[in-house]
Parts: sequence; structure tokens; C-alpha cells
Amino acid sequence: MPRDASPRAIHLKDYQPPAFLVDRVRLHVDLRERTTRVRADLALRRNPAAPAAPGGALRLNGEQLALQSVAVDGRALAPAEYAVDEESLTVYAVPDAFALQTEVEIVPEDNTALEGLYASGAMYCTQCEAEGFRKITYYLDRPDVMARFTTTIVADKARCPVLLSNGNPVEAGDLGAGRHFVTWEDPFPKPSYLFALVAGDLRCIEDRHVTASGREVALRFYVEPENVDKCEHAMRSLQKAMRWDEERFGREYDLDVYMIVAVNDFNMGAMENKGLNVFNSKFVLARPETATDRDFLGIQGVVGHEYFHNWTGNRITCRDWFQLSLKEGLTVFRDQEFSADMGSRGVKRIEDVRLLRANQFAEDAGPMAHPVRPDSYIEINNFYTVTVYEKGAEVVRMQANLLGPEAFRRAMDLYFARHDGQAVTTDDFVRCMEDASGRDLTQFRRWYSQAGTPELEISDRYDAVSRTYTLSVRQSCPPTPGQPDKQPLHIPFAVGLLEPRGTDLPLQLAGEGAPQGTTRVLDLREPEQDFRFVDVPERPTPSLLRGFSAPVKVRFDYSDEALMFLMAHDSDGFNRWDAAQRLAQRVILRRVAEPAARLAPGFVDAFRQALADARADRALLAEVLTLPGESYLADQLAQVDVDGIHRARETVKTGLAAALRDELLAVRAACSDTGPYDIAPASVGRRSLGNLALGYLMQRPDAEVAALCLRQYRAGRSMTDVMAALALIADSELPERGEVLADFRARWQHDPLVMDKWFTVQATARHPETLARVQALMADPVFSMRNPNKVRSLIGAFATANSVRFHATDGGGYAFLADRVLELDPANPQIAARLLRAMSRWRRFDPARQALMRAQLERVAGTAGLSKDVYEIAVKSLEA
Ligand code: 7ML
Ligand code: ZN
Repeated sequence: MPRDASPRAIHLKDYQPPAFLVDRVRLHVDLRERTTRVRADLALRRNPAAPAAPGGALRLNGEQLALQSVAVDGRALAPAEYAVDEESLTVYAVPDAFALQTEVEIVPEDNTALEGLYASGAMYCTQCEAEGFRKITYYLDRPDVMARFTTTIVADKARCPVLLSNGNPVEAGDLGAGRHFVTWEDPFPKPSYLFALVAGDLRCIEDRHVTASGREVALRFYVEPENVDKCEHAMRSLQKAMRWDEERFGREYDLDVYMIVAVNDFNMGAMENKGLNVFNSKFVLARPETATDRDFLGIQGVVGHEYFHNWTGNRITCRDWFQLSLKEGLTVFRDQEFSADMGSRGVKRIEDVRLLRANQFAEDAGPMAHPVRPDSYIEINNFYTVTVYEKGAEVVRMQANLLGPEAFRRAMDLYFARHDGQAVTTDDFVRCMEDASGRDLTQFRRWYSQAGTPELEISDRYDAVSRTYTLSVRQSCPPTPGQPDKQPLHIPFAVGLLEPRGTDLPLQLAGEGAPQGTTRVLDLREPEQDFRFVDVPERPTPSLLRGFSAPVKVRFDYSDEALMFLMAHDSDGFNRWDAAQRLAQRVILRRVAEPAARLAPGFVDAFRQALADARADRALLAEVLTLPGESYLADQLAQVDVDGIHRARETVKTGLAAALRDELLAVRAACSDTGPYDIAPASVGRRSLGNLALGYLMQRPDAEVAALCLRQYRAGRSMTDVMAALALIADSELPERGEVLADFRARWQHDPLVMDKWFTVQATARHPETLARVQALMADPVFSMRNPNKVRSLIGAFATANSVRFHATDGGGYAFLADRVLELDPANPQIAARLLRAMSRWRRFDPARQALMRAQLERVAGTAGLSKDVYEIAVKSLEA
């Protein structure tokens, strides 16, 4: 998109209801080689709720459309009666209610941005969220315009035997000359972003679901012929999700058919189009030989996520895109709960918090920080962020916890009853929480409007004479772009107190007649607040922010001994893990400051003890023994020390491996896989602990360990074990390294999803020549810059998961990334903009790296003809 002026920002405060409403849409899509004709027939009327503008013109969104004709109520318009520009069609004089017919031509084969209607391999598909529908036809492309859609698709019968759209098929037939058509009708009014169309030579895998009220729903997966044997797991996941939403939220599916199409070229994870979800094939296809446990669990989570959108997103949608977290935060919360119920709740919580801390806390502390409900954006595609999704989910979770299970369920029932069929705001959601519970969430609402991660500075005192224990909490929130001063938040702060033998004390606050439980959720509201516990016999150890009850940072001066004590005794599983993380973090960061320091013996013993606990849940144990990641560690320092952190973390890992070699070998042996593959939590936990142990051992592989790792690769029991071994081999100096990587490529070159893994293990290897290797791999015939999964698994992985190599002091990584961003931007701006984010936090680094990254960002920002997507990231990174 060529552009002279800087793109303008859109502001929440400028929201206006639409001037027109659409009651009905009839689409006729004629797919022909290199020219698709789209006829739209819209039933429009003036919006009675819009600010009065009698006789005002009609303006429709439309981009990259070749307009063929416009008619109002069947009368073709003369050129003077309308105007067309790069982004719209304006019809000057229209009645109060009328039909508008337009005809446009588009070229899906040339659509490399993968937004709107595009070709992926031999099939056609669509991606309309957020503003892709305007690349298919002229329309009021905003979520508060909801209409009933009828869609007719015409195509070549041989090339596209399968023609799909939203809702139910109502008519189909032959048109002669090798062409045919199908008409679909969606009875539910929906915004245009939920429109979908798919056409191609696809195979269908069908099963069914009988709803709680006894209706039968056909479940259909559409995939390319070679993938028919990889849908079983996604199908079971869908059935589980449908049952779960009935049981947990009383929500049933509402159409007779639910379709999922797997597509290889897709910008995001998946899309919840009404009745016709389109998925990145990565989140559908799996067999134990091709997919890891992570993949299997990811599929379950994403299938759940998209299914849950049918109520939280589709039946009730967003008024405008500032409200994105209304559907995304809530739906992530729902998919997190679903996964927790299907697997290990404790492990799921740890994984979610790990992700939040590593990515969302970082986003909140950088130049792209924004509230869960942003105030403004240049390109909405840049706001599908961890803040909107993951912090948004935490904000829903806090409300669920504040209300308790019964009141929260009542509040959700009220939300569904009150707003079904509407396009609403996060404020409407919170009002349901208030109305159903009687609680005042006025102060709580700030979580939606205030960016930044709050910090709790905590101190304690114990008075043996009065047997009172006081926690003093001071809350603050650092400034973020556009928000220099922060207001205090309402923070649910869950705490417990452990007496010296490690059991929980009953908690009684001053003024209360009796103790009330052993975990208390304290309501923090003030900048500074004291909580006085009475009848405390001895100085306790506090267990703070149990279960991660709020997305905040807790600062409390624990001794090493206190952390080891909590690690061993805290009744809160999450906090046992968190104590281990804090301890490991401390040990690693001490070593960054003082590289020659010895490993504290207590630290090794704490890990040994954890390893020796035979009763321990293996999956949880693997989480406990996983050291905090480099980027999270970096966030704890005033200035990132890339090499220092890497070296310190590696040394600590190697030190633990050396000290615990026998224990690790024993654990690895006890965890080896024997039976057939399944994803039961116990099996996943066994593989995850076994591979974690192998990872430690491979820090300094002697002959025995190297043989063990190579054997695991060659045995090929499951892709989980193969990939774990392959990643360790790729990251090692073993002489077999090249041969093993070549073997894997030869074996899997026909399977794109497996090859993605092969690219990633090489892009994340620590070898000094990794950048050169990444560049060479771009020339591999299996690689393609046109496929987002490939770009992410090679270039994205290098830039975000290989700190030492990406941040090499010669700046080669930065120049490489900027080159790729500029290469990709004209073709696919969304993916280009995502890549560029890897340099957005340049101010956190040392002056030399700052200068190198800044120069690359300036080079990007100064390039003519940038997309809004890349422009926004580049400019905001530089100015903040
Ligand atoms: C989150 C999605 C998008 C963007 C999927 C696209 C979606 C928008 C879409 C959690 C699980 C799976 C996918 C996503 C995700 C970024 C992330 N509406 O459903 O939110
Ligand atoms: Zn979503």
C-alpha cells in the first residue's frame, strides 16, 4: 500500500454507532482461475440509534477491490452518484431503507497477505478478523454491524468439489460446463469478521456430538487427502470441549453442523468463524509419530478456544476492536480452565503463568505496553497481543476468584442472557459480574484501562508479646507510554502463613472473632495497606500470592532458607514451584554479578530432595526443575546482560547436572516410555520429566549419556522423545550431529509441520555459526517465505528463542532480521510486524547493542511504502 502521509491512529473515545445497519447479506462468489467475482446484495437501513444525520451518505469499507458496478434498489448508479478511493466506496444519496448491489473482482491467487480471500496450495479460504472482509466486498466492516448471511459459492467441480460457508447448506446444484454451486445460510446475525468461505478438493472426517438437550450435531473436519489419518485427536478434543462447555457453563452448540478446515498457510493459530472454523493445520493434525505432547495439548487448547468462542465472541461479540479482550481474554480463561480440567490443573497454571511472566510482563515493560482495553491503535492487527489475551484472561480469572464459583456462574449466566445477539463492551461484562454478585467493581475496572505490571513491595513484622504478625503491602505501577501516573488497583492478594514445621496456620485478622481458613484473599485497594494477623504463636513464613491470584510482581525479602522451606512445605503447589523459581533465579543472577561464585550447597540439596521425592507428580517436578528462561532472567536486571545471563544459567545447569548425575540417570531410566502412546497426564508427565533429566545430562555429555540420547532419537518411540533428543543433539557438539539432522530431514521432508520442528531446533542451537546456518536454511527447498509457519519456525525462533546468537555483538542478527522484515512487508505485513517486535525492547540493552538495534529500526522506519503494521511497531519502538 503506497502512502505519503503517516497513518492515523484510531481512538476509543471517538467511537460512534454505525450510521447504517445491515439486515441481510446475499453474497455470490464466483471462483475462477485468477479472477473471482463477488456480488453482494445488502439490505441496509439508517440506524435509529445513530446521531441524526438525515440524508447522509453511505460509506462502505473496501480495499483492493476492482469495482464493476453499483446499484441502489436495482438501479445502476452513474459515476457521479458515488466515489471510490483506496479504502472506501461512498454513495452520496440513499433512501432510509434500500438494497445495495455491488460487483467486484478480486484475485485470491495474488493475496500473499493471507487476509481476506486467498489461495493456500490448491484450496481457497478466508481470514476476515479483524478487517479482512473489506478485501472481499464493500461492506460496513465493523463488529457492531450484525447481519444474516446467505452465501452462494460457484466453482469448478473438479478443482473445488467442496464448497463451504457459515451455517447450513440450503441448496446445491450443477451449472454445466464443469461448474457447480452450493448455497449456505447462517441463521444467526453476525459481524463480517466471522464470515468464512472455503473451497477445494478436501476430504471430510465426520463424527457427532449429542448435546445435553438431545440435539445431534454433525462434526466435520476438512483436510487435504494426505492428512485424513491425523484428525482423531482434534475430533476427540472437540467432543470434549462441547461436553465441557455444557457442564461447566451450561452452553450448547446452536447449529446442526460444526466444521473445522485445516489450512497450511495461516497467519494465526485459528479462527472461530460461525460454524466454519479455519485452523492453522498445526493446531489440527497430529499422530504420535509426527506431533509432540506439546502439540497434542496445544491442539486440545486451540480446538477448545475456537469452540468456546461460539458463545464468547460469536453469540455475544465486541462493539469495537478496543473491546477485543471481551471475547479473547474471556475465551482464553475458558480454554485455560478446559485444559486444566482435561489434564493437570497445577501444571497448566504454572505453564500459563510462565508464559505471562516471560511475554506479557515484558510487553508491559516495553514501548508497546497498552491496557487490556487499548485507548488507540494504528493497525488493529498489532493488538492481538499477550496483554489482550493472557492478561485479559487473568483479569477475568480475578473476577471469578473475587466472586467465587457460584456467583461467577450466575454472573456468566446473566451475561449470556442479557447480551445474547449483541455487540458489547468489557464494561457490560463487568456490570454483569457486579449485578449478579452485588459487589462493587468500580476500582477493579482500572485493570482494563491501566497498562503496566503492578508491583507489591511487602514487609512483615512479628510481635511475640501480642502474638501478632503484620504484612505491610505497598502497591505501585511503573509508568507506561502515555500513562505517566498510575492509580491504585483493586488486587485480590491470596496469602497463607506457615508455622516452622511447615503446616498452614489458621488465619484470623485483627477484629475477627475466629480464624477463617488457611488461605485468605486480601483485598488490596490502597497504595499502602497493613494486614494484622492475631493469635500467631511463632514467627511464620508467609506464602504470598498463592495460585498467582493477580498478575503482579511480588517483592519480599525471603532468605534462601525460607525459599527452600516453601519449596518443600507450601501447601500451595503453585507457590512451591514459584519458590524454586525464585531460588534458581537468585542463584543464577548472583552468578551473573559474580561469575566465580560456587553453587550454594543448600541449592543443590533442595533440587536433590525434589528429585528424590518418589511420590511427586512428575509433570510438576519437571516444572520445578526447569530453570527460569533467559528472557525472564533478563527482565530482572536493570540492563540486560545477554552473555552474562546465558553463561550463568548454563553454568548453574551444568553444576546441577554434575552434582546430581546419578539421580538424573535414575530418573531418566524410571521415566522411559514402554507402553503405547497416550496423552494421559501421567504419561505426559513421565516423558516431560525423563526429557528434562536428559537435558541436564546432555549439558556435558559423556559417552554413556551421548549414547543414551542417540538411542532415544533412533528408537523413535514418539515425536516427543525424538524431538527432545534431536534438539539436544542439534545443540551439542556430538560428531553425529550433522548425520542425525540429515537423517531427520530425509525421513520427514514430505511433512511440512514436522519440517517446521527441524528448522526450529537448528535456529535455536547455541553454536556460533547459527546465523549462517539459518541463512543457508532459507535456501532449503522445503523453506518458504510465503508460509507463516516456516517464517516463524526459522526466523522467528532465531530472533526470539536464541538470545546469545540473535544479540551477537557484531549486530549481524539485527541486520538479518531487519532485512527479512523489509523483504516480507510488501507480501505479508502481519507476519513482518510480528518479526520486528524482537527488536522493540532495544533500550533495555547495553549502549553498543542499543545503537545497533536502533540503527536497524531507523532503517526500517525510514523505508518508503511501509505497511501500517510495520510502521506502527517501528515508530513506537523508537519513540517510547
Ligand atoms: C489464542 C488467535 C488469534 C490471534 C485465535 C486470531 C483467535 C484471532 C482469533 C489462543 C488460542 C488459539 C489462538 C489464539 C489466537 C492470536 C492468538 N479470534 O481465536 O483468537
Ligand atoms: Zn480467540
